[in-house]
Amino acid sequence: MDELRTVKVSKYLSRHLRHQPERIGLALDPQGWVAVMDLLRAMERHGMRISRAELEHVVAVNDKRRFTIDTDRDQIRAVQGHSVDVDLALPPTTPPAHLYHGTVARNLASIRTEGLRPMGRHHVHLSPDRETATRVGARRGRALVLAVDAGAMHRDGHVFHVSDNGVWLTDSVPPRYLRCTT
Ligand code: HQG
Repeated sequence: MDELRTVKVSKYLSRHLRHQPERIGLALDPQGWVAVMDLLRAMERHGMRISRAELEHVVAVNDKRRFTIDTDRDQIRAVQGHSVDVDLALPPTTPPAHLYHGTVARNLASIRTEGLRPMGRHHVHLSPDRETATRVGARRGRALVLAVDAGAMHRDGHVFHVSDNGVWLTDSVPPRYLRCTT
């Protein structure tokens, strides 16, 4: 499968495993899983025919490991980034002392006042290193990287989870834990 098609299938999977499963007649279970067979059939019915091998290829080469296949139960889910109501059942995890958030200048005034909020997602997404945060911010323009005092947040009772692909998730980040680093 060429790169262009791989990206196209990945975007299609993100759309339907994170945001709009009902659009192709899928129902995710409470933890976000759906049977691989059901997904392939739904995709075919909606004009996106791919083989199981192609699906496995897209999952395996995905640049951010966005999807997981549970081979025992033959189910697939997005590892994070949902807007539909799912409970990923990730255990609370102690974060490293610092985490990072990539954004752009136009959001800064509002972030300084109200802190980081989940916006369209379930959680605020934080990166374990500056490089990753820079890439996240750069999706929207010139990246600005904020350092998050995750150690202090954790001591103050904020709960963190880490997704299967290494993205740190928390409900919100009040402004006092944020420092602009760029
Ligand atoms: C901003 C991608 C104003 C926030 C990435 C960001 C990541 C505020 C935007 C993952 C704000 C939300 C998540 C406030 C937050 N006022 N702006 N109070 N609080 N913001 O896309 O973190 O490709 O929902 O800075 O790589 O950019 O989907 O979150 O600019 O891992 O797998 O509001 O999405 O991964 O944007 O990105 P998003 P994000 P995938």
